[in-house]
Amino acid sequence: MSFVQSPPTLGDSFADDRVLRGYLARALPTDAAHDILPTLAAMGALAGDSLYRMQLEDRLNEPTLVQWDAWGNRVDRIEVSPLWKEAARIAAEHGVVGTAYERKHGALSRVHQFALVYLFAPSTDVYSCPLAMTDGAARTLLVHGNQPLIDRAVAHLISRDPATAWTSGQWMTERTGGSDVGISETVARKVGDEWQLFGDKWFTSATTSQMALTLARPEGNPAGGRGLALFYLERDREDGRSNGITVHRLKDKLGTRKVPTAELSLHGTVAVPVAGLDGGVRAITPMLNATRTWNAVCAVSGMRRAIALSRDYGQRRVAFGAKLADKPLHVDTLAGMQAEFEGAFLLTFRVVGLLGREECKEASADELELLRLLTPIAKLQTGKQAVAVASEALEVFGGAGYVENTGVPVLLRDAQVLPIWEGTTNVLSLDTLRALGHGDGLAALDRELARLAQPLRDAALVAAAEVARQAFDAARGWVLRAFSDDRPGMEAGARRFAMTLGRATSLALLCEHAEWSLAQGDARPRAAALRFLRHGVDLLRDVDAADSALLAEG
Ligand code: MFK
Repeated sequence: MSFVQSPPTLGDSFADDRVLRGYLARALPTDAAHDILPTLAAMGALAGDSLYRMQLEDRLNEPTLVQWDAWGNRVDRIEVSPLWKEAARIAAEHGVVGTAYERKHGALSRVHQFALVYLFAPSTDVYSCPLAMTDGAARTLLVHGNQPLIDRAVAHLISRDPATAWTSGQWMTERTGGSDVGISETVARKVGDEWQLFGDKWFTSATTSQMALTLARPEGNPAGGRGLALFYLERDREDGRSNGITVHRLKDKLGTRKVPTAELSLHGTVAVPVAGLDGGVRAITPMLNATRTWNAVCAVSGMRRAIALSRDYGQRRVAFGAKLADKPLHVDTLAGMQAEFEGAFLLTFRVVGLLGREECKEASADELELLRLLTPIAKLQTGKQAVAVASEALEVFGGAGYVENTGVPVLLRDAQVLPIWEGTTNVLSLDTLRALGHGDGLAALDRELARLAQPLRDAALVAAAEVARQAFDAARGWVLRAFSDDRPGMEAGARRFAMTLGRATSLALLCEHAEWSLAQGDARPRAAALRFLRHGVDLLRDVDAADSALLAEG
């Protein structure tokens, strides 16, 4: 019998996840852990086994758009893949959104919810997309306190009953572009007592949702983001007919191919203002910040999935007379992936913890500053890390990693969206600067780094935390200088600035967790901190703006 390679398998996604379990052991008090851990164990068993197998079998199914019925009626019905239908049921029943709003564990409910998201998302072909927007919509409606809309929609958005659960869209992007939302062209017109929307939305993710939050410019309003208003709309009218929405086609995308992303037009779509008749960009930011947090959690969980498959394969694949897992260069490669993943994980779950505290009104002034500053940073840093880790994972599999029916290439394709949607890396780098303009986030981060370094005793961890602190100090000095005398230079360096803050924070969090883990007898988090340190922290050093300009010319 000639050689046949055995494929990688996943085990129990929760039981096998040392990083998640280590974090939860530190973050959760005993009673909360007693309630929360069994729900995660149930999700981990599902995601690593039956749902993962279904995902592999579902590989070739993609959403389809049926525009006309047999009798000539325009119906614009979107059919999603079988896995998506199953994911919708599981998401509702396991409270993947609802857990955050039931608040059984106060501020820790966000940690609970996002741990569920983290376990669930990689086995669902980006069903995380509609769930993220659903969470963002519930949060946005609640933040604005629009009671009729809260009464109408929120119970559906957070429902655990698949029969009554809704998802929401977030329709922002127009042909004018996804970043500069202020130049959107959709118009809102008052017709009798109701508002109607007219315009085109160019990228609407998961267009199967029952409702959406969107932006439109009430007639007569000025140009720019302040002239837009935030609207709530439902896809269908009460009688089941379309609410003036025509779906032109589904996008043919590099990845997220199971997500039905549509181009559509609104012709007199009835909509309700959520928060007044202007200031729409600002009004939708609770949604943006929620979906950016989802993005970071899904980036981290995608890294974890890529590493789990790579690690398992290393035990199966024999080359040059030994298993990959015993080859020093493979071991070194995997260690680098693991260190980036662990740094990304702790940064992301720090943001998750802060979000929970903000929502429960327990956050201190410093924590509110940190949440605003670290949300774009976590999104932008983890998006890039997820692509790099997925790319390495494909290489671990060699040629097999480039062959579709191994189920491996999708890891990279689906990771590549993470630095694009919900704000590109550069847009979020600029948002990092915007966040600093509204408060004193740098002072809050300064105190955060000091707090994280305080319990350190291990000499190598003390030294690593000192590198994080020096990188932060240098970045702070750089931005303050650039703010007063080099605004173009500040914009040019914004990505390296944001990444430096992100890497410094990740490293400090890694050190804190490593010290705690040493006391539990586990030296692996220390190894992660020291490896992450070697990948570099200060990205601002030694870059010359004039040289960059020359290089960019070609
Ligand atoms: C796996 C997980 C899946 C995730 C779901 C994926 C679904 C995919 C669907 C999408 O991709 S939807 C499209 C996502 N689009 C974006 O993320 C937009 C990217 N562009 C930006 O974020 C721009 O920076 C922005 C649109 C906000 C620029 O608009 P403006 O009008 O030029 O912004 P401006 O004037 O600076 O800010 C307006 C106000 O909002 C200001 O407040 P004030 O009016 O009080 O001065 C800002 O401070 C505030 N603001 C802006 N961003 C904020 C914010 N406040 C809090 N948090 C923020 N992030």
